[in-house]
Amino acid sequence: MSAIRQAEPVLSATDASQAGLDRERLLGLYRDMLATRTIEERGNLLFKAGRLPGSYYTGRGNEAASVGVASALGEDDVASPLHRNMGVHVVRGVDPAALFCQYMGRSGGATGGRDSNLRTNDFSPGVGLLAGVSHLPAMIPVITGMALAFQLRREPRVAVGWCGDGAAARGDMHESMNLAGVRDLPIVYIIDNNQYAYSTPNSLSFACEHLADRGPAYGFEGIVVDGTDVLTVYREAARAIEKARAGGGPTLLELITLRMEGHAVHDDAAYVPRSLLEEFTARDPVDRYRAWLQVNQELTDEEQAAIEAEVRATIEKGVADAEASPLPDPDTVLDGVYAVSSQE
Ligand SMILES: Cc1ncc(C[n+]2csc(CCOP(=O)(O)OP(=O)(O)O)c2C)c(N)n1
Ligand SMILES: [Mg+2]
Repeated sequence: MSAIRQAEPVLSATDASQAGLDRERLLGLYRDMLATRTIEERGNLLFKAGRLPGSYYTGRGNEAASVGVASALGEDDVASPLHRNMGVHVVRGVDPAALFCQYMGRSGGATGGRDSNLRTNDFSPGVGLLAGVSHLPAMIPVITGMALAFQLRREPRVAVGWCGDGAAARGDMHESMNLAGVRDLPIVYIIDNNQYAYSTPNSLSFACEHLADRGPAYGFEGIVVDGTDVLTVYREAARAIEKARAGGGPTLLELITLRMEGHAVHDDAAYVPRSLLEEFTARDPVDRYRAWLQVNQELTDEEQAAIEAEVRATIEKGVADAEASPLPDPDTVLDGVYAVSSQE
């Protein structure tokens, strides 16, 4: 098995045709990245206004990574996004009202008000989302099992599983990748390397040079990708997904980003060196892609304003609908509970 490779960048390339997408789809990527960021910024404001219970997690800096991968999924493919992957929900068409209901603990949310994190479980065609649980990376064996089911049933479907740089050290990730390599499963593993696991930097997490090195270790390709460049992420994800669909087995994509905010709202991330934050702010995925569109696709101020207005209106409607959604009925508290012990 050959060594890992570094993906050739598209955004810094002058040849726009490398993106392989028409103008409408290129603008669609921008719209989805902007929607991702705007939903999370709106959620932050709602949290500060005391309107979201519990804590609040965002994926600022991960917009290109999430949107780029999700945009390469096929209609019948499945994905297991995590707490930094709002962009996957946006691309797969989850209604913003359902997202805000979930954050607000309302009955219209994915868990009917039982939790306030991103937990969409929806296997309808075009959505195909497996909900995460808090334990990390517990969804990786499950999504690997889905890939095994696709293979056994000879269905031309692909599974995409997400994991963080920190959680990638856990046994479930290694055991799953080993099985996927042995059985040539139709799966793509995404490691969102945002350089921190809570306050732990990569230097205290792993000693190999790249997390993508673990692909060849288990018998498949590992690719390091600039996760702030949506077109490179899209191209590499599309290649890996179509390779898996054609029977070519798994791929590990390591997407390099920076978690541009704290682990959650309570964390000011003072431990992240200012110079690192400045470096990634200068490569902000949304700003970078907008600038690319202006130069390479002649994105006009009017078009940009229209996209912003549409995104803003959709999100404000989502917030209003969520606020109109009731809190869960206490009588439903045991719905979905697996086992209840009754003591007389
Ligand atoms: C098994 C397990 N241990 C600890 C935690 C608490 N925890 C939640 S997120 C997190 C950091 C995860 O870091 P990483 O995998 O890099 O993902 P990131 O949050 O950076 O996207 C930790 C330790 C958990 N959810 N699951
Ligand atoms: Mg991390």
